[in-house]
Amino acid sequence: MISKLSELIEIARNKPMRRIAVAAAADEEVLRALKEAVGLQIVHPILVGNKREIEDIARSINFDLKGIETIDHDESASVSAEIAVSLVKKGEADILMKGFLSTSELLKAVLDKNNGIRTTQVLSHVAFMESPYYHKLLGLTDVAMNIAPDLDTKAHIIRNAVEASRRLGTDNPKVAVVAAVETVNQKMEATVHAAKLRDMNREGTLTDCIVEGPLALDIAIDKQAALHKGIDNAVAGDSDIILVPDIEAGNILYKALNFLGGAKSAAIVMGASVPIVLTSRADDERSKLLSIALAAVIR
Ligand code: COD
Repeated sequence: MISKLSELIEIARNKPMRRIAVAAAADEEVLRALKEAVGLQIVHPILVGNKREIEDIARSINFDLKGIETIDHDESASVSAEIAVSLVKKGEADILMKGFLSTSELLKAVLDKNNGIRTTQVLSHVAFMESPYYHKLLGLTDVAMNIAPDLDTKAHIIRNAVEASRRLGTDNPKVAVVAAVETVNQKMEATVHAAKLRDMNREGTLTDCIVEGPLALDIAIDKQAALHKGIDNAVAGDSDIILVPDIEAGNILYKALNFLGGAKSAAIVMGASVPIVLTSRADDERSKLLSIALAAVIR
C-alpha cells in the first residue's frame, strides 16, 4: 500500500498517459492542476467549454495549450458535461473531470440512462486522506455523491472503496462503519446498518475486507481509545476505510480533516465506466493534482 499521496504521482508517471475529458474547463484551479499533470506527463487533456475563456485563463497561468484539443461551445455547463461524458462513451477519454460546474450537473450527465457512462454498479465517491495524526492513508466514503444511502447501497459503496484500496496495494482492507456509538440503537439508523454490514461480512456476502461496526470515529482510528473502551478487534485503531452514515456527516468530516486537521486528500468517483475526478471548490490545486494522479493510477 502506498503510504503517502505523493507516491500516486510517481506511480501515475510510470503508467501510459491517460486522456482526461474536462467538463466546463474554464476554471483557474482546474487548469493549474492540469498544467502540472501535463508537465508530469500523467494526462493528456481534452478541454470542453468556452474556448476564449479557457485560453484567457491558460494564458494568465502560463499554461501552453499547444497540442491540447479544446471543444468549444457557448451553451450551459450541463451541455459541457454531456459533451465530456460523450467523449468517454466514444472511447476518446480514459478519465472524466469536473471543472466549473456543480457536482450534481456533472453526475446527472454521467447517470443519464441513454447517454451516460453508468455500469451495472453503484457509483460512489472515495477520498484517500493523508493526515499528520494517522499512521497510514485513510479512505473516506461516501462524502460527496450518495446522499442518504440505504443498506444495500452502503454495501456497494464499501465494495467500490475496497476495490480502490486494492488497486493502491491494500488487499483485505479494514473497514470501519462509523456511527455515534458502538452499540446498536434502533433510533440511530447508522448503528443498525453498521451491525448488518458487519454481519454481511461475516456471512460472506461482503467480501475481500474486514468490516466492523458500529464504531465511533475515535475507536476506528485510535487503538488506545478502543482499548480504553474495551474494544479489541482487527479494525479498531487501524482502519483503512471509514464508511460514513450519509453525505452530511461525510462531507463535514472530509472538510474538517482538510481545513482543521492539516490533511491532504485525493478523491475519485468509482463505479462508472471510467474514474471521475470530482474535486470541489474547497479543494486546493495540490489536491486536484493528486486526484488526477489517483484516477490515472486506478484506471
Ligand atoms: N449509482 C448508480 N446509479 C445511480 C446513483 C448511484 N450512486 N444515484 C442515482 N442513480 C441512478 C438511479 O438509479 C436512477 O436510475 C437515476 O440514476 C436517477 O436517480 P435519482 O433521480 O435518484 O438521481 P438524481 O439524478 O436526482 O441525483 C443523482 C445525484 C448524484 C445528482 C444526487 O444523488 C446528488 O445530487 N448527489 C449529491 C451531489 C452533491 O451535491 N455533492 C456535493 C458534495 S461536493
